[in-house]
Amino acid sequence: MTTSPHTWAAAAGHVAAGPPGRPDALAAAGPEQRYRIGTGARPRPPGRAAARPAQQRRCPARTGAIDEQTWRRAIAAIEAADEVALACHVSPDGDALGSMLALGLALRAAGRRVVASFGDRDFAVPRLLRFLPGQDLLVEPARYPAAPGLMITFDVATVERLGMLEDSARNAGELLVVDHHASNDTASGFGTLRLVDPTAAATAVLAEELIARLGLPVDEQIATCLYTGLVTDTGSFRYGVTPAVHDMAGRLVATGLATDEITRELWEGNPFGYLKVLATALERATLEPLAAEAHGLVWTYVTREDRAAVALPYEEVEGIIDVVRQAGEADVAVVLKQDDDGLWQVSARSKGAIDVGRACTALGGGGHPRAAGFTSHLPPDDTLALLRPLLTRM
Ligand SMILES: [Mn+2]
Repeated sequence: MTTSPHTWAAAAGHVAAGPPGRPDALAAAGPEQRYRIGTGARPRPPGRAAARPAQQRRCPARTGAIDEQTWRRAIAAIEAADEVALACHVSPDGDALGSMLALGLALRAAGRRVVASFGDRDFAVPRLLRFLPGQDLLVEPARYPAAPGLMITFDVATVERLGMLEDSARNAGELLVVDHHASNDTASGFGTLRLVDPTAAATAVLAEELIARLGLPVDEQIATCLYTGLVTDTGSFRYGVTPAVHDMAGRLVATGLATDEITRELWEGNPFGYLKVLATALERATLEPLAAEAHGLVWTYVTREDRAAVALPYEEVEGIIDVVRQAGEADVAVVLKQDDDGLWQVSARSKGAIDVGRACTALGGGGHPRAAGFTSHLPPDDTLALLRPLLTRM
């Protein structure tokens, strides 16, 4: 496979072995000029050191350690596979499904056999994500290879998050884990090959690098998938933003994708019933200023009956946490959502003082320090009684 200088992968400029395009121009400039080009021509304030090494400046939106040998083994495994079986976590979000479909589209365009799925018993792409290209790659879990030669997981922090695809993962010849969850730690983590970097703003960051290292081009459709992962996991570029995150967004937008359409699909397509359920949830929100080591806790819940009253599917209440977290008095926001089986899916967010990832992991869930979740069999009050003492400083 060769990559023309006009392809996006070449322009991205982070293929491991001396890519054409921007990095060459940068290499010709002095270090000071390189810094200015790379960060939007703003001169560095006097007295502030240019601390980041050159390699990091032109690398993707992550700083953590995945060693070169692991990357090489991952690339070799993909290039050697007869068929590549892709998977993401159950109830996929934009980052999970977007990252998976991006690699799937890139591999298929290169003439590779690809199959993709996620392990929900009721297999359906969430309404919000039905605009994503590449869904013809998807098969129901029942039709997924029982023992894939190579299986690649995206945004999956624990093997349990594969749901019905868990057995396929256990039987896979090679299991490549592509993830950015801090709770997916190297010591206890699953997989035979692990591209796990908690400093990546999204799994899509790692998927982009994987595609680039495979020498595959990123077209508008692939970019749409990657951009959806990046924009959802950064909360529309509000969290975890670095110059490299915007660099990546710039590369993706440059393919010609329709960012305004993606915005409309993701955030402006709620059914009217969502507003009614949101109103109910906000009406019963509780503020506890002294909780979470006096950093404040705001929490509420949504019952199955709340949703049934307006025929609102479970997946439609995911966004309520983003409204509840707006309370300035609270560092921590928690929303408990009762699913169709009666279980409570708990979402927790922190503004930076409290580590909700650690708290949720302790209760059997997982996630990031500022965004995490777990499942509870107990009613909201009892679940909060378990959670409150775990809400401690980062
Ligand atoms: Mn993610």
